[in-house]
Amino acid sequence: MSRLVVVSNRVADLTVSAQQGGLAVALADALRQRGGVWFGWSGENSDKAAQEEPKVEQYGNVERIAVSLSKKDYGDFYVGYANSVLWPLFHYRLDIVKYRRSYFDGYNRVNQLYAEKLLPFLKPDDMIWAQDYHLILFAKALRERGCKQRMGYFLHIPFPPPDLMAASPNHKALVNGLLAYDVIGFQTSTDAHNLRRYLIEYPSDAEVDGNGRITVEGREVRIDRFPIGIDNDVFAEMAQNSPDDVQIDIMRRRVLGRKQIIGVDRLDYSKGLPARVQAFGRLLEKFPQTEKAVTFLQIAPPTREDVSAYAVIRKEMESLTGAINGKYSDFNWTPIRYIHRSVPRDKLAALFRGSQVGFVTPLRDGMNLVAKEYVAAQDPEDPGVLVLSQFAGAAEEMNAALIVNPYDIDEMANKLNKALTMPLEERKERHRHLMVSIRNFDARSWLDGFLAALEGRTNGGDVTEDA
Ligand code: ADQ
Repeated sequence: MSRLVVVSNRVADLTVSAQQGGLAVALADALRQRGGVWFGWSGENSDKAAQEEPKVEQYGNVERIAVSLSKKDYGDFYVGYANSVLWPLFHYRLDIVKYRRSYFDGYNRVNQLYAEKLLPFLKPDDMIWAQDYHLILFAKALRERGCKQRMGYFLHIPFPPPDLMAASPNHKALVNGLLAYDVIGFQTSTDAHNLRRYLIEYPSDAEVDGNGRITVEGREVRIDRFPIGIDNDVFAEMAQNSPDDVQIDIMRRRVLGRKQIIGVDRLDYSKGLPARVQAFGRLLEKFPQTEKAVTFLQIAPPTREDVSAYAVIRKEMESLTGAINGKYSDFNWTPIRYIHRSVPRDKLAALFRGSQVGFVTPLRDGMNLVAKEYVAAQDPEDPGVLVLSQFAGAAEEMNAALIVNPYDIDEMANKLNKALTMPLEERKERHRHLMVSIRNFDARSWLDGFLAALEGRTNGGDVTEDA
């Protein structure tokens, strides 16, 4: 079995427990099984970054290799190109892309730097797996240095349709960069289809034959979907062990006959938070019986605060929640509880279980793991209802949820009311179906499916055929 080299922008903490984070745990497990390397940025800035030796730590048969970035590279590559250009563009938000030529130069520079720093550690039969939108040019940088290893790439966020992609001044370089990988993995068939369409409609290094087979100078490139998921059992178990404060909160609501709607997201403009708050306001307006009978708990920790678009959404959320709370609050009821902080995972799991509706309405999302976590956390004998945006990647499989258009405030209010009044039998039936979908596509199947493709053990087609 070849050694696995995982590359991600932020190198993970390899001592992380199942408690702390899902994805890092799954990848660290795969590394421990076959031995390997996790390479990435340490999170530190240093103006001598280019000359510094990477910091190497050994955890059993896994090496953790971390490099630092100069302040300029951090600004151009991370704050600039990755988070002010690629993130909005790939979430279909051309209107807030802040493009600068120097950002792309920085992006290219850091992808080259990562390749340069990793190179001395690589062995000829390693398998390299790069994660996410920070590393589109990474395989090409390695190939330019003579690397012939199998290289895979997984994009955690959506991939836009060809005409949107083409609006980026660097679209050719980006797509040709992707084509240096052997396996290009996406969350959904829509994303995979978008890249295939691009290759058909725009010139690139790829040749696409009549059967849809893609080659680059004779080397076959596989484009496929590998839907990511969670470790359902670990999450379900966490949900059943509620901390005391969550139990007291659930009991108090039970006594008062109050229901709770929950939302949990990083405070990101792609998550559709303002429209979600408005939809809750519309619910109170249209269905007066919900007043004092329902609360909306939104947990939204800060994220990427050095990117300006995030300051805008923060103000918007504060003013919207303030307006609704000002209008409806009473001395013994506050309609919206808005928490702008991170919450430990076990507490989140218990809060999901104690909430009658999971409200997940991104305007565009690669997958959205919160939707899966909400379902895994429920009591199968008395489950809550998931209200899910049609534009979350998760909606491709989780069609037993109440699916909404996150731009339609009235529809969202109606579906919230439907969720709050849904009979037990229908809730159980929908929950059963949703459990099947999250079990079919969990953290394990994502990992195994991708690694099988990278090893060339499977030949494309749908991931379910690979399982
Ligand atoms: P994200 O955009 O971060 O991930 P998501 O998939 O929902 O979105 O994952 C967020 C994770 O953070 C969840 O596990 C959630 O429980 C946790 N979280 C959110 N708010 C929290 C809080 N206040 N406190 C503690 N934990 C919190 C990107 C893509 C997604 C894709 C994932 C994985 O944007 O579309 O599903 O990667 O590929």
